[in-house]
Amino acid sequence: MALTKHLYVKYDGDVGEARRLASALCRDLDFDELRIGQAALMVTELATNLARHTHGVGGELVFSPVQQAGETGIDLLSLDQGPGIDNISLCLRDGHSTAGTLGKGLGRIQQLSSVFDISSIPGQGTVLFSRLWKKLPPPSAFTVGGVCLPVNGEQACGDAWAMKQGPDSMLFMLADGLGHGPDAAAASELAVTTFKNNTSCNPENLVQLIHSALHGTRGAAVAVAEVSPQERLVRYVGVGNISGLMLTQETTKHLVSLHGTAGGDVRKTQTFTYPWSDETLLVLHSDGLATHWSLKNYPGLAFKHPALIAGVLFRNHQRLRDDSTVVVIKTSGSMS
Ligand SMILES: [Mn+2]
Repeated sequence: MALTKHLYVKYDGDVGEARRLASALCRDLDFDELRIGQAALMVTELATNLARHTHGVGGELVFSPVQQAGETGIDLLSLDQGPGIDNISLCLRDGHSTAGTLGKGLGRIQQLSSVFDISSIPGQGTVLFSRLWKKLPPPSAFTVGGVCLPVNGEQACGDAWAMKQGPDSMLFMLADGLGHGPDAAAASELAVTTFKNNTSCNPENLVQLIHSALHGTRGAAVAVAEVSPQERLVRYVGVGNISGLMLTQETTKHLVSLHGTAGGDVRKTQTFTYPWSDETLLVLHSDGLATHWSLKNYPGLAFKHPALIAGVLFRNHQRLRDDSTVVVIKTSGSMS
């Protein structure tokens, strides 16, 4: 399985490593040479901006494999808490020279991206998201993005997430293997294969199947959410410490998980149902992210691409002591 890459960029000397990691992920995913070259060029621009134009603060880059309807892509996230960009639209304008600012090369990155979004708030920093598909997937009512990274110093990630299409809905699963490291990763990866390979699309049934499958592993906190735009509702089943939230710019609703550990002690599972609309965001995150955050502190963020929202939440609320995962889900009545 291709692994997510993550690095901090502060100096010009870090740019080569960023380019190398992005190229390696593209090769893992079997991208052609043209696309690998484009990804390397984009990452060189992003890393150079972080090294030269964040007033010495630097930033981090995350390169994640992404799948939708059988198609494969790569998500590039650039996260910094530098000075921000004064005039993004000017920086994006074709041919505009912004040498000496963080906006350098943004127009080029946008042109090469299949999906592109950026958020920059003066004093809070900049988050840039770019998705490159090998081949464009068919249109979907769902837009989804996530960050899933091991705690510093670990190669294996004890968190894992997955999505799969149901007959009239989309299902999402997040698992946090107890502790971290390879044994935690084994538990959460088994949760993913159980979720994906079983034909069931019933969240409670899936959580019970995962509970059975994880017997003999270290165990995991697990949540499964089924989002049904037609029925305008979400069915949610959680066991253990996974945070599920439904948000609008003004409101936050915490979804109910019951105590227990999949593969260990589960006394009871229960399906909770919540109303859904195209204005709602669903956020699932592991306890590698702090719980006390609010979209109210990020004006306009709710309207951004889910991958960019996940990037901001990860940048500002990762706990650094544990694997961190945040997944953000939106629907649009019109296909996007
Ligand atoms: Mn954890």
